[in-house]
Amino acid sequence: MKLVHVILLLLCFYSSVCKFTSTSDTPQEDLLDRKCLTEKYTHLSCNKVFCQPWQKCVDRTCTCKLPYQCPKNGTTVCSTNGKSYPTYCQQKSFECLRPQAKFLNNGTCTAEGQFSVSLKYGKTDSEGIVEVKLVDQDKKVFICKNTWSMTQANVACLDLGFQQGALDTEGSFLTSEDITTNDTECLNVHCRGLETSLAECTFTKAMTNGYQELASVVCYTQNADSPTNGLFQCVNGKYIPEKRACNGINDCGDQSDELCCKGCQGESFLCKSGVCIPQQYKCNGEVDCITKDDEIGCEAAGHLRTQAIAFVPQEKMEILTADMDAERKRIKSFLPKLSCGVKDNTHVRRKRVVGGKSAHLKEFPWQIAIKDDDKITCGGIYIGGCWILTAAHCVRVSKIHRYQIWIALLNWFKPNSELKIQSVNRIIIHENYSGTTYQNDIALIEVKKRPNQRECVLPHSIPACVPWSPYLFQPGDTCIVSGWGREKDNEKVYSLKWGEVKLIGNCSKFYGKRYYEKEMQCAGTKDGSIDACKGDSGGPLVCTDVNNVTYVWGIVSWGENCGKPEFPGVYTRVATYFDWISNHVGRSLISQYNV
Ligand code: 4AZ
Repeated sequence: MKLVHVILLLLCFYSSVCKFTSTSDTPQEDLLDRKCLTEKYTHLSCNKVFCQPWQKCVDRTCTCKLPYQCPKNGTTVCSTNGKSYPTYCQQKSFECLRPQAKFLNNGTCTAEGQFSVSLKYGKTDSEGIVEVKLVDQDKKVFICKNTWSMTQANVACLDLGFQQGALDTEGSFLTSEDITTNDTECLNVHCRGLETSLAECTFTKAMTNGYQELASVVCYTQNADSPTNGLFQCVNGKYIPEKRACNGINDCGDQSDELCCKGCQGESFLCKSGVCIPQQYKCNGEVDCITKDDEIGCEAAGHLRTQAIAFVPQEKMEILTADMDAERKRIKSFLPKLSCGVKDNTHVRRKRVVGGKSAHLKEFPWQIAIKDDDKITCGGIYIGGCWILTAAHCVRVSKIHRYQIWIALLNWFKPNSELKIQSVNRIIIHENYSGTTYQNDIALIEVKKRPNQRECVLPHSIPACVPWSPYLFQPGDTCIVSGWGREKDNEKVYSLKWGEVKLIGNCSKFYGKRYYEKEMQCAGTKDGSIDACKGDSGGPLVCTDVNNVTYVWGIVSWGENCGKPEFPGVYTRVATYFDWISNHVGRSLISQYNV
């Protein structure tokens, strides 16, 4: 063997160089997160994507809103059931409940209004050249090939009753040369991908002179190719070539090929949540990633805002149908927004747990202290209304009368004037909390309303947001732990301290079977210099997103000693308990999106 081969082989062992030299490894193998795929995420999984404005997120699934839950603003639309609805959201919510009644056109219904899609020149009913009849036109027209892709093909097949969408965007049918020149006038169509009818997409007339190729489609049928190697199985049962997964294009039709990605190929952008979105959604003025990273750094680096580039009326285009995607965006802006996780004063100096720094007033407006008799025993996190989140091991229902909730406290040796004290109305401990394994170490405290209060709000406090998805933050992200807990040497602490820690993945390597991945989250620093300790329990581990919104990602729970790098702090993974929390405090109090 030549020396160069030996070097290459060695490099192969120690680095990723072999990826470029090996041919057996498909790149898709590296792009897909196999563990995530077992969760069977689709466009309806609100752990991964935002729901449509006519849907709400219930038990991690986008479900239909009732029409009255839609915003009132909007324009009238007509449905295929012949009824007009005051808004697009109402029509879609109605359709969501009764899928036969689809979108027909923007505006009120007319007697003769009809839309149809048909396939021509195919050998079977499931394939052919695509022909449409628009609501206000009498003639059928073909669709041009140049803007036709899997996105529109899936919608067309769905419209034709093929539940799994399209198999391919072309087939060998009569070519446009076989069709008389008169028929070759064609329309461009643009869809977002989750429309249920082609009528919902935007049609434009291509003002081109001369010859245009026509769009065709092969819809997916049960007897389509039987699975072989190199195919990806969508959650809806359809098989697509694996090389089309993680490319930003919703080939599956249910988006399942884009939701478990470690990287993206082609013209697409990887959200921190592991979702590939089309590159043109980056910096388009609408948040597409649940982690919001698609709308970051848009002013800088020459990122032009590419709003709906495909069908912005251009000089050469004549729009034939309304832009319902723009209407969807507009409806989104009318949805109620929950206020949490944003400090009213962001310029405060954030300086001083084991190795922490002292906090200043307003820096941790969600932090509360639990006083049991004469001692501060635990921390807690304000999440809105009357509700405080803490660790189950911090409280006992039988001791409810002994607890006091100390609000806006900094130093309990020298209490500040803002300090307010409230008593406890109710304690809810997770029904599966185990005092031996510390599984489900989470509890809710409801504070008593003051007699003169109409609504429950805690003075000087701002709620931290409750994370609704386990994908909002990842190992390696920097978060902040705070509390009145002990120092490393067991020294007592009087003032609220905080410190930065990183989220740690694969924590079983430190704790073995004592660590439960879904329910717990480790965090710490390389040298162990910052850590939670005795007395910090029940308090917050907060993480802040790209828009400066703060979430309670963890509750201080346990750990072997304090400040030891080989034993990071273990926190209750709050995102896992979103449904549990919302079932107790009410969905509207903590549901930031998809309400
Ligand atoms: C405790 O005893 C405790 N280093 C809390 C957190 C940690 C250790 C102990 C993590 O409340």
